Amino acid sequence: MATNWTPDSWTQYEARQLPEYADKAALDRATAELAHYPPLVFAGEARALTADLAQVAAGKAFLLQGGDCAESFAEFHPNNIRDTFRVILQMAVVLTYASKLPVVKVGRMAGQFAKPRSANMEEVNGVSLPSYRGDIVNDIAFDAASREPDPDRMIRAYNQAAATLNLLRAFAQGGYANLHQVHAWTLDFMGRSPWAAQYQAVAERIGDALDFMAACGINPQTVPQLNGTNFYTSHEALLLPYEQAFTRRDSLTGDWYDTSAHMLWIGDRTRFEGSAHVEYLRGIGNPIGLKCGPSLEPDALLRLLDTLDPARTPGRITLITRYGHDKIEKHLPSLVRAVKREGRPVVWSCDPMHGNVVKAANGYKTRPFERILAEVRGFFAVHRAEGTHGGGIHAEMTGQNVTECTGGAVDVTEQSLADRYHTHCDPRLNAGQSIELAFLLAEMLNQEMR
Ligand code: TYR
Repeated sequence: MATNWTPDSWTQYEARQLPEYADKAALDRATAELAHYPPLVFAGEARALTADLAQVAAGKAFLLQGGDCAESFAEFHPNNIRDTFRVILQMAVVLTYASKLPVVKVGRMAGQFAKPRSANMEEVNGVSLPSYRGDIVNDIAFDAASREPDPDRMIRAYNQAAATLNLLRAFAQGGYANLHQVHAWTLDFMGRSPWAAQYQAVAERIGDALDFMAACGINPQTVPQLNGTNFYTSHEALLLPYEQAFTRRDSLTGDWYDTSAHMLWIGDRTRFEGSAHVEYLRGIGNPIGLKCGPSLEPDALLRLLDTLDPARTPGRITLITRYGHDKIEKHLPSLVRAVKREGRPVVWSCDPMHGNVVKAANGYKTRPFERILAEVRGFFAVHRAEGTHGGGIHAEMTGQNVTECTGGAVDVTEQSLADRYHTHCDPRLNAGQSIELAFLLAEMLNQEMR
């Protein structure tokens, strides 16, 4: 257990990216209420995820982490949860089938509400208001009342997360994820993508394999590994008063866990030395992600690892790199070498989204799909050259047929961005682009395994 650490020791450190709540008493009331709400996950599940991630760190599995950029109250709907879940399943099946590696599935779901912002204030037509920090903090509408941080939003976010997780658990274990359903997961609008046919071909071969096993006398319906899957949740541990309220002692081990999700990560903006977010995360037993951007030097990374993972537990740390398609091959090798030299058992995961944001001519913030793929290629090229395992992908994606990232096989043009641009924050891959990405990943993994 971490020394000199308590669930609130972070308050003694510099906390960036936290909202200013005007009414401190209301904040205390909300967090006191949350502190006696039931946990969303059980510590044993977080330990199971650490064990799964240890397999990834050892090069024997792959991590697929994906979901909304930011969940919102407005888009809370069972169909949205189902569609994102099923695209993740489709991607996982493509990856597992092609690479013959188990895929650890982690959603950016059931709690991914808070967003870091580059500026505290936003100015429109000479009016300056607090930036939107995600539905768990304030409202996206640009007026003074909406932008005022409201602690009661944490309670609504908890309830939405609980309902989302409940449905995800039902899908994962209740029959929806049964491998016999691989065909049925296809989304109608996927029909237009050439990758839909590729996906159907994989689904058919899996179906054949299951039929073959049945003919041999193994009834796949009675094999639990084929009937369901483990699906974990994760979000950025940004809003520390909320995370603190869900920090509970595990009754089995006596250790502290953040029971708001299985895995938590620290953003690139809050991982600086002396950060309250680092202080908070070092004390919890969950597996932790750390976003690594261009400004992170190898020495600083090693110091962070000493703080966050002094025991060098395999699977405890996932390093999520986010450089941009043109920077990854310059920056990543020095980090990989330092971590390898120190013998640290981390998962290397590629976030190809965050470094590739551009503004389209018509003003939309977008991410060109070619650049996303180029960053993924660069990531695998570096790991191949260094002899390390390109272990995972971290993507902002949705099961909806949105038009937020340009490119892909069913080309989203700059002009068509306006058609279905629904994100509450940054542009996400749509279902077709996600499947296309899975096929590219499968190809890269195959090359690595050869
Ligand atoms: N149980 C295995 C896993 O979780 C295989 C599997 C994969 C089963 C996807 C169902 C499924 O939908 O990886």
